[in-house]
Amino acid sequence: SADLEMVRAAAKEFLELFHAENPRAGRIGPRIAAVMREIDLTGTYWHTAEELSFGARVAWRNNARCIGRLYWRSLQVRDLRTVSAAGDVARHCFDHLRVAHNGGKIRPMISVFAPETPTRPAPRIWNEQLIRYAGYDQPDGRVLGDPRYRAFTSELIQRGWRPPELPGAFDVLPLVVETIEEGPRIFQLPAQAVHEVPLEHPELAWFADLGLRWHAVPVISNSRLVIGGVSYPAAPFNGWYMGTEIGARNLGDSDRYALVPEVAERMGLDTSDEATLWRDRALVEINRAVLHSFGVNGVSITDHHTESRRFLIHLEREERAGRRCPADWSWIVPPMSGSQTPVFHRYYDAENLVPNFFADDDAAC
Ligand code: HEM
Ligand code: NRG
Repeated sequence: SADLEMVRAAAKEFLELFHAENPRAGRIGPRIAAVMREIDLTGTYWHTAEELSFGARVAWRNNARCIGRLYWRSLQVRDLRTVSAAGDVARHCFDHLRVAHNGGKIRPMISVFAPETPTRPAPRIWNEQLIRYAGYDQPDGRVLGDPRYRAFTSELIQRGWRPPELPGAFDVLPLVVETIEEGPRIFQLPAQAVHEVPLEHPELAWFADLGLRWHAVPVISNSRLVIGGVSYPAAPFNGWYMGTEIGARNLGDSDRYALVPEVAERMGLDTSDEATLWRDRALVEINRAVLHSFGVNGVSITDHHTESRRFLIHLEREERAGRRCPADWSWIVPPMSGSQTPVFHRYYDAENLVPNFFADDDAAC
């Protein structure tokens, strides 16, 4: 069928890449022949552990939205392809959070669960990340917590999740794992899996009184990993945060925690006139608080200036290796002080390469 033809072509292309970049991996001819036979028989094939590790690392390397790709070779790959029961997936996700946090020295890591096959759909994680904060609709029309997860939070409540007695702005949502046998199941995260950083400012003492915090490790859990025609819908991965993700977007966006006006007021800025740049000044202080707090708590984080420079080093290295390095300007350029970072001042290759990660609403492969 046409589907199988696509799988064969994608498999062949991936195996050629794998063997070209791993000359000591043995002969390619017999491996391709075996994989083609396996596809004929089963409609899919099983990657070797080496192919899986390489495929996951290259998926990171190929992702045009990620500024952190300098470290792509260091990705630790947990091969959990035989794990598919909901409770086991959840347990291994919690282990992932612990192992990746590593006492604050965060390890880039991916856990690859059972693949999609023609006879059995893969398990799926509903949450966008393993740790996200609830957003509660309030009687006054405002949202307590993270407004981004309003709909998800109310869906969870409808499905039987009980929020804390006294709902707060940073209530960790439970994990939803869906399998063909069990349907969606809800799992509360164990406390040891959730590491958070309370936010304080290096100079503004009142900042700590805002009671803000953020989780230490971003683990994206709803992106599909696609390697050589095989799809892994449950393959949560993490690196560490770039400060602006939290300070500029999660805490700053007007449809997220929207803290800029309150921080500006507390700073005593003149918010009656946009030309005072009170928004910009408050945003800088929120971002300083994020970088400072992760720092004093010994949790890995990077700033957007350093990470931008590193990304250009990565681009240079890739070029020297004779590879294309696709990048999406609108994702790579940091959400504050863009023109102060070197990544702003150039254009990028807009290719789509596989292996890669695909967000749920993106095209298949
Ligand atoms: C996106 C930084 C590790 C894959 C991003 C973004 C940043 C970033 C700033 C943009 C996020 C946004 O605007 O919402 C970093 C840093 C890392 C790191 C500092 C430290 C090691 C990783 C790893 C992977 C990865 C380990 C996968 C193995 C991705 C993907 C996206 C992304 C797929 C796009 C996410 C989406 O479509 O929503 N990264 N990253 N990154 N990163 Fe990385
Ligand atoms: N902006 C999101 C996280 C997206 C991915 N960022 C990373 N990925 N740093 C947020 O939670 O703010 N990573 O794998 O490290």
